[in-house]
Amino acid sequence: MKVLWQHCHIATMAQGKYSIIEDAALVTADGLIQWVGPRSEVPVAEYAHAHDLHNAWVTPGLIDCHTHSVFGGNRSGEFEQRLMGVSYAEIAANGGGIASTVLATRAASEDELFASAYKRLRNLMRDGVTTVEIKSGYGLDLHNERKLLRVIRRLGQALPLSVHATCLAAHALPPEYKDRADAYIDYICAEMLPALAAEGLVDAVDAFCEYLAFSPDQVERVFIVAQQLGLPVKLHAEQLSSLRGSSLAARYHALSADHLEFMTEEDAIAMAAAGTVAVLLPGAFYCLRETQLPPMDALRKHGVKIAIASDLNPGTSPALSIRLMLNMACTLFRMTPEEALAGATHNAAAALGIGASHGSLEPGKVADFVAWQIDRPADLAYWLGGELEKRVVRHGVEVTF
Ligand code: DI6
Ligand code: FE
Repeated sequence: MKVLWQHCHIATMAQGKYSIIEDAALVTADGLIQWVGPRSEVPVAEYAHAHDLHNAWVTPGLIDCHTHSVFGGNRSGEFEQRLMGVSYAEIAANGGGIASTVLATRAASEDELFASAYKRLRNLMRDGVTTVEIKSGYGLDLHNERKLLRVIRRLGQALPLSVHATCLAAHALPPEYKDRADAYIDYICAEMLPALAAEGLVDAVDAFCEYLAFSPDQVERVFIVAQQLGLPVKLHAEQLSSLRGSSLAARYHALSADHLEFMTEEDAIAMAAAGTVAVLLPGAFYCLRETQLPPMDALRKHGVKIAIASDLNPGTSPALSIRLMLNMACTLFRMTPEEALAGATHNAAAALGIGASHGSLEPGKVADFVAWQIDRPADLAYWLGGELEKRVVRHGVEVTF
């Protein structure tokens, strides 16, 4: 069944550029894009339906390639305390910080976690997100990581959204392993990852490489097991200090290394050679009042693909809008609106290992797109929040939610 979508302009985002076609049209069939080009050249065929998009700008469906959307409770109370002068150390000593989210997540039922994450994802979808990655990492034992990953799978079934599940068991040290990080890594490698992978709950494996989380040697042990299980890896690296985690990620042909404020030019060279995407997270940069910028010039110079994501999490980036992240990428990281949009389409798809089927509007790719009532593509990075008038199409079918 062929469907025609016309009277629009298209930013196809092929090769990570706007690649604009004005007065354009798109043909979809069986959930895929069959043809895209100028309206004057639309193939003559029997169309089951012809949609008039009223001069909308069509872009690929947006992809948020780094979120921690499933968690119990939230930390707005701590946010308030910190602004009243209570220090991080005091908050942590009183069981706050990431430990409090682990506690609340462990105490929550699968249904409770599902219901709260469902609402957060609907916020992302209001921005035209059609694909999202969600990490576990607040359970930190087999039972609770499984609970999170099952919720992540359920969200993908319940919402018109493609959901990628990443196991981030190596996110933080759970209280029962206090001062025993190597033993916790043993547990992840010997029990958690093999069991969760066998249950089909894991699409990729991530870890937090940082002096206050796990060392490069510990991360490497997790990567080796992921590789044995046939799972691609990703890494939280160089967020607060330089441990050369991004070079380690490149050695393991990681899909992405994420955060990266403290990465070096050598890391960029290694990432470019390995095809590892740099996922920048302006929400966390902003919330932490970070001043060290990711090395944009080195990333550009060496041709590292740059993606932008929300890092939606209760501690360092309670961000419910990918468009706001595009704006911050421009304002804080000096990216162009075109680079920012590529960061939530073409390059975000690469960061999830789905670049062959998603992230740009080209024949043969999945028909996930958004028809925005905007004046030009830069509007997507220009407005701060709010909801833009649009139509969202996923797998060739218009989405209502
Ligand atoms: N980096 C972050 O910014 C978050 N996790 C991570 O690895 C923080 C998560 C939290 O504070 O809950
Ligand atoms: Fe993160």
